[in-house]
Amino acid sequence: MNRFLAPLITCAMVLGLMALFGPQAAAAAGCKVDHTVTGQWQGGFRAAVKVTNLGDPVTGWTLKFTMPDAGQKLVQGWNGTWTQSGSEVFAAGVDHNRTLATGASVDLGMTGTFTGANPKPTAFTLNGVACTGSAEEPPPVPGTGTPVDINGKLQVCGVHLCNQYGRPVQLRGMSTHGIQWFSKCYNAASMDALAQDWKSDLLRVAMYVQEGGYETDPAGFTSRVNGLVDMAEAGGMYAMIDFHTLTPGDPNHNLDRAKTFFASVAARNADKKNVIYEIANEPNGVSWTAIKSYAEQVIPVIRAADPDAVIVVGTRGWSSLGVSDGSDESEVVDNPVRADNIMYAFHFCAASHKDPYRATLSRAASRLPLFVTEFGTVSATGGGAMDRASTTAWLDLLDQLKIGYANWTYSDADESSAAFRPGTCNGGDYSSSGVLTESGALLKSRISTPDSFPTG
Ligand code: IDC
Repeated sequence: MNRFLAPLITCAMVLGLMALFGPQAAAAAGCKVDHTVTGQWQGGFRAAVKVTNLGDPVTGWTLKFTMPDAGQKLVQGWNGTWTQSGSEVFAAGVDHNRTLATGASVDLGMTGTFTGANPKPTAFTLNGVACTGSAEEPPPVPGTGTPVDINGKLQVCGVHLCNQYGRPVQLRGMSTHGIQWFSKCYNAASMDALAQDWKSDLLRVAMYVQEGGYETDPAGFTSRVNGLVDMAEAGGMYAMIDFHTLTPGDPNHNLDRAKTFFASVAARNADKKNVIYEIANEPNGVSWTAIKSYAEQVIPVIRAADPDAVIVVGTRGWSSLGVSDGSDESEVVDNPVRADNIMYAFHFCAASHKDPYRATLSRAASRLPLFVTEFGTVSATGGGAMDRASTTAWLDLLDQLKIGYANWTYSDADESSAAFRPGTCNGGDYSSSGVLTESGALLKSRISTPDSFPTG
């Protein structure tokens, strides 16, 4: 249907209903609209629109409002018949919500696009009557809401990651694949699925530096990372900004790039509660002293812009606390990075790394603040069969020690570590069980259980 004709038809339908039901249908003596932007990303937003009828009962209604600027466009609406004509948007009741008793509400929702700022719409009317009822949002109830709502600003306390109440928390979430390859997987629908269905606490944003990543377009990748931080924030999730060094393995090779990148993202995101910085993904073929030296040069750059965010430092041997290089955690315990509010990364691939690695983690957990910023359910290549028994043993151990984790990867890469089947990101369905791989199904079942974050 021509979208500009649609409002006319909608209005005609309402007039028809008014004729059918007499004065009742036109009645609405007053109404209240609670319009809440529930998600926002680059160029797009989602809004919940709760309409309460404060007047006489109505049978058949049309909500009308004005978009605040010409750049704002309706994309999709639900629980009503939605149309847009110029800057005016109409939502008409459908069969199951056509009748609104006095005091009754209907929950509508929409997604839209915008350019520039994104102010709220104005001039809400219900059947032509202005909705002037108070639109105050109720105060948040402590202990409810998203992971970021509940936990707020994070800090390291002792060997734990703690929330705004100073209580230990375990964040459970997913890592993107390389955003230079899989940007199509990170959009409103996939972030919604991660926040709502997976109930994920965390999105790790893997920004490779080499392999077609940051070094090829510093401004472009910085902006993409910021966009993903905003999307995570809109979903109430923490965002871990991963400077994904891999080859070469010496992070000092990228020292200047790291300083430039972190100065920029830390300044831009300093006021946000949801950002964690991970300064080097997997140092390899390099000594702990070289990694420590890198960390002690990059951390002050972040602190200058964002003094109190948590920072995670990669460790020797692909972030294995040195184990994959024949060492162990003692090199870090004996010679820690000189900085506060930091954690150390520990990575594993469940099919390759088993008891000796678990023993190291268990020992180290009482000495060092640890975060499993990346792990796979498969082998160290990212492929091969999923090892369910080893993955389960790992996740049980991490739960018991309250160590946070991000699984590699929330993507549809054609490799068994990916959570989605190949081709999933070409469509819009990230929620049904059919799009999940074996690894994705296991991780979703683990991550979506209640967090029970401590408050007060
Ligand atoms: C792998 C990807 C694969 C890519 C390769 C090289 O899964 O598609 O071709 O990197 O870029 C890590 C690394 C992570 C690896 C992953 C699996 O941090 O970049 O991703 N892995 O090999 N450490 C251990 C495993």
